Amino acid sequence: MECDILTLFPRIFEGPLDESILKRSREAGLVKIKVHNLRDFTHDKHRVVDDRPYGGGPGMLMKPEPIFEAVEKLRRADSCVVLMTPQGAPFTQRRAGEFACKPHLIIICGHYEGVDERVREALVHEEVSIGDYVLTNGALAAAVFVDAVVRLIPGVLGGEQSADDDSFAGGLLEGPQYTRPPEFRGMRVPDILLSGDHAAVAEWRAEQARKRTKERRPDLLG
Ligand code: JD8
Repeated sequence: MECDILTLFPRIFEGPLDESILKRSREAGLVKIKVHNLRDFTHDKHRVVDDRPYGGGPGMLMKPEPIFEAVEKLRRADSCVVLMTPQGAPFTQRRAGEFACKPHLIIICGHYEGVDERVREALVHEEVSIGDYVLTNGALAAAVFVDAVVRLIPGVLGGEQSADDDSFAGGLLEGPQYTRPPEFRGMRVPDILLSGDHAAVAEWRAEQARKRTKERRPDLLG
C-alpha cells in the first residue's frame, strides 16, 4: 500500500510512524508512507493556507487551492482520498479492514475550523471521524487511522500477533491476561491458566471475554 498524508503539521507524524510495527512495515516495504506539508503547495511569499469564512463566524478555514494542487499532483486512477473530519462516518475495525485493501490512500488532515466545502465536493471519496470527541485538528486523527489500517495489511503483523485474535475483530473485548510470576504480591494467576489443559483455557477465555463485554460494552453484544 501507498499512503500520502497532507497536513500543516508533518512533525506530528514523526513519532507514531517511526516506531514499532509501523516502522518495521515501512522498512520491509509493505507500506510506503509519505507526509507532505500543505504549505509546500502554496505559491505566495507568506505560504498562506487559510482564509476567513464567507458569511462570517469565528476562526479560519483551509483554502482550497493548496489542497487541490497537492491531491491533483498525487492522485492516480486507483487512489482513495480520505478527509479526517468530525462530520465523517465513524471509523471502526470493519472500516479499517476495508481501507487496508486500497492500493493508494491520500489522507487530508483538516486544520483550523475545517476545509472549504469544494474540497469535499470535488476531491474527497470518504469522510472519516475517529470518534465523538473534539480534537484540535485532523493530524492526530490521521495518525490513529493509519495505525489501525496499516496493521491489517497482509504481512504486517507477524504470526505472534494475529489480527483476527484482536478485540473487536471477534466482536468481543479481551478478557484478563497474565504473565509470570504465578503469584505476585499475594495475587494468584487463575489455576486454569497453569493447568496445561488447552481446551479448558480456551473455554475460560471465551467465558471471560463474554463476561467483560457484557459488563463494559453491552452495545457490542447487539
Ligand atoms: C479534523 C479541525 C478542529 C473542528 C472546531 C476545534 C476526526 N474524531 C475527531 N474529532 N475531531 C476531529 C477533527 C477535528 C478538526 C479537524 C478532525 C480539523 N479540527 C475543529 C471543527 C470545530 N474544532 C476528528 N477525524
